[in-house]
Amino acid sequence: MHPEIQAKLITAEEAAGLIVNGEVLGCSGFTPSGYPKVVPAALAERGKKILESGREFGVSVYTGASVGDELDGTLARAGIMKARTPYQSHKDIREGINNGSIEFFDLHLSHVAQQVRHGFLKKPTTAIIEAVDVTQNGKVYLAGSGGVSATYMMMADRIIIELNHFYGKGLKGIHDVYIPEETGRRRPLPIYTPADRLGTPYVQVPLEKIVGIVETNLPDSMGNLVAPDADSLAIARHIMEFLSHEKRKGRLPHGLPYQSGVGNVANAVLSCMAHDDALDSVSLYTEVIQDSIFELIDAGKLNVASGCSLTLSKAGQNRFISQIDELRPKFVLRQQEISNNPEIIRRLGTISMNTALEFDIFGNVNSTHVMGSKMMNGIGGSGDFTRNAYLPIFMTTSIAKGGKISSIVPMVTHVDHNEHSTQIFVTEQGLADVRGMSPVKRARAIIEKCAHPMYKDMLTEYLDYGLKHAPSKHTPQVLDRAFEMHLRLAQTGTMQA
Ligand code: 0RQ
Repeated sequence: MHPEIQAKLITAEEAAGLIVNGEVLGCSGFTPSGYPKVVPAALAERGKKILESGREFGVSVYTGASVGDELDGTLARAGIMKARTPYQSHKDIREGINNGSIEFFDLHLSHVAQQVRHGFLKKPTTAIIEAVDVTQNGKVYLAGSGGVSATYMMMADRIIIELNHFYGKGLKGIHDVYIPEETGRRRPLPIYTPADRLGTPYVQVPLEKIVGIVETNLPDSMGNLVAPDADSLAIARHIMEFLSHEKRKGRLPHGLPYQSGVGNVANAVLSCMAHDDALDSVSLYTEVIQDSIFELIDAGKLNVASGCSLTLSKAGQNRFISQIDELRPKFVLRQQEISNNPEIIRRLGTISMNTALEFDIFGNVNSTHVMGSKMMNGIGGSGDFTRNAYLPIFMTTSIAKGGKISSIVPMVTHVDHNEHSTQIFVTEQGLADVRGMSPVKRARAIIEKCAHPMYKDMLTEYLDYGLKHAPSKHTPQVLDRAFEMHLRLAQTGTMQA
């Protein structure tokens, strides 16, 4: 370690001691990968003591996306997280958001960096960034995720680095860091294939801005993914059949890249791709790279994986480390402003696959709000991809909570993706391709292909009633009946009649 770097080594407690009440912290981390782990825990302890002494203490936390318990959980439980953006998936923060104690600003992941640079969002004062190396001339090599780290470091007054030795320096070279020029003077982003790079493998910062470096050796806290269940596999199979059909019809140009969201369904789809003989190679232009990547690698099918984070289970992280020199050339990790960039997603012809909480018979999707009110996680990157994809696909199981909830409803209680952006809907029951269809035809297709048999008649009766009684037959919504399934759920505990 260079003496200038060595001189900056401090403890997590010393780092936490630098943070004052009311600060905005710009943290690294994306779905939980590459986030600071020990400074937030020390900050939570310090914050609790300050609160116990009767003084005020609280911080706003910006990240790339959801992060691990070491950051989101500890700060929320300590009661010192006042505001959070742009995406989370932690039960303690969810509770705080929904009881009104944490202010949450939910925005498209591609917009965060730009909105911070433009001053639309309050500027972060301290950046806390996980890295695998820092050089004496101010090159910071990020850990497992790109997130918004480069912009947070650029905008913050001071930077604290968590130098995590877990992945080790073998990760150096995997990132491609680029911040677009100022708005109004911006030229096209020259990414023409998912493998293209346009930046540097590090973030360049003035060394004097780094006020402390805390050494760690900790994995990301991604739980192990469970083996895909029957519903996830059925959804994946419908998608594979659909893609083959599109290929036969000549509507699927060779080599278009895929984006897949987080979770088990997304993992199951990529796993099915690995085992599908009709697919010879797969490229990803995505946000989250999950364990299913290894199935593509083992099947000899991975062309390149461009993303924003390596979101791997413990076993996946260990495998990545053991094969790092062999694997690195197949991966590019980007800042989320680039991994989720509308211009590039549209140019590459990305096929997006995201999960919905519910969608309505007319093709509107709710990804975020249970019963129109309770925040689940946030829109994440689903809007960046859906709006710009060559083929946007939404997936969900047709029912939730053992059948008490139908995921297909007459009208969604919150709209994240509207009927003008959506095209393909899949549940374990089947796939509805609603391209070019009027709202009524869309509704018939979605009910027939995607709804669970126990809710088909109810949805069809609503549509037929609308065609008789709605003021317009274009989108025959009947406002005094549109939420009757949701109201029944609230009143009786089930949408079933
Ligand atoms: O409840 O947790 O109590 O079991 O919602 O549902 O089926 O486990 O699905 O974990 O993939 O989450 C949309 C939230 C789905 C996620 C959402 C209940 C269900 C369960 C979770 P339990 P599942 P998932 C890339 C793209 C937005 C961001 C995005 C998400 C829980 O995919 O956050 O796409 N998406 N980003 O029982 C009430 C319904 C329900 C319901 C399911 N209709 N009503 N509860 N549930 N349907 C990633 C990033 O952007 C970073």
